[in-house]
Amino acid sequence: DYTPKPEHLFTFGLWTVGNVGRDPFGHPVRNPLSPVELVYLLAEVGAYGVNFHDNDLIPIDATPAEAETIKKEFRKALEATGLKVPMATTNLFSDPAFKDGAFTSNDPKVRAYALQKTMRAIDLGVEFGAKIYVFWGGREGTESDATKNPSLAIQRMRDALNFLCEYVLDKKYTIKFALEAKPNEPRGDIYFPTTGHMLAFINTLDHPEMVGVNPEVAHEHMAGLNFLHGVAQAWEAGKLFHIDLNDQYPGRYDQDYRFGSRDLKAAFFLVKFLEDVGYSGPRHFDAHAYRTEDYEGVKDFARGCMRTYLILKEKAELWNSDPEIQALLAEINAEDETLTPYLKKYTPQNAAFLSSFAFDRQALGKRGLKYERLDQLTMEILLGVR
Ligand code: GLT
Ligand code: MN
Ligand code: MN
Ligand code: MN
Repeated sequence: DYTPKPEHLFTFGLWTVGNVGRDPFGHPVRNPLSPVELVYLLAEVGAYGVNFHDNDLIPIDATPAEAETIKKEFRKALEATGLKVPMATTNLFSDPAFKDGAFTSNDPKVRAYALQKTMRAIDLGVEFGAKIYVFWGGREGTESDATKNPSLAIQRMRDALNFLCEYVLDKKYTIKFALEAKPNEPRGDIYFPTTGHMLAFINTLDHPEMVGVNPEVAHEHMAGLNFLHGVAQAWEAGKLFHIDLNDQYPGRYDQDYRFGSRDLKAAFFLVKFLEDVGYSGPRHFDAHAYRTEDYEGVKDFARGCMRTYLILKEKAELWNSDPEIQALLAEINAEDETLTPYLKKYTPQNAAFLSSFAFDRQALGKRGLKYERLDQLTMEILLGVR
């Protein structure tokens, strides 16, 4: 049974099921739904939670009184449906003020406004119980490097994150930051283009312990990268604070397809990894329905994301308990232990031993590794014949 349950921690952004199907060449194809309507839609399909940008919930030009009314109604819908708000973020990309970036803008007034907007949006997220705060710098980039020194842009981004970490500490919030990379679109090039760049940057912050990453499948696929490898590196560094699940063909426009709909094999190994290591954060679907759909199609899309995840989770269990696969793995990983004591740690003795050891190089290269067989067995699990 592939019914989503609260313990699966499936979440969607208001902007995902609320996407109206606008693209650079075409007008919206769906009428906008209110945040309250979107909460009910997500509850109907069985999601656990809903995430938002400040302006998904409260329009940028709302009066304080309007904001209060919106928040009251939203809270009522959350209480009625039981939906949680695990993550929040700031829209620092839609308004023309951010056309040259927010934290990396050349204009100090824009950078100051971005800080103000983010502090307020953090307050809003905390008010609704968000534990993770995402930073996706979609506009933090350039079309031409004539316009900005990239190392200055990196310093500005560091200053902003240091400022905002102190803000969180000062307010005694427990919310953590998750940085989301994307190589391009909407800017020609975006700074910190991959999860790996983000991981390296985090270590240069004043409070690296407060900051992790939010890798997105589509963003790494746009760059032609293996998403799982980036996720594994984040996990291994204790930095996988959040994850954006969707799908994307490499070398194309920003597609945000339904999870698993393009590279099923990559999706399988991703789900297997998250389940095997015990990743306990939300499974956030940052995707949207095809432009061909009405809101029934949007529900089909959302249900499809969760259903594919759960099917792949079952396939992963099948893979983990398949005797032939496990026998192959045991064979592949059967180690000849004679040299392992020497390669764990550098000592002058170990170095001397390895330096003079007589290796049988031909024998090392001769053994067939049976990876073809292992991969084909994996494919047959995915194809449903095992
Ligand atoms: C936007 C972007 C996503 C980010 C969202 C958070 S907004 O839709 O394409 O990848 O995660 O800002
Ligand atoms: Mn996208
Ligand atoms: Mn995206
Ligand atoms: Mn995303």
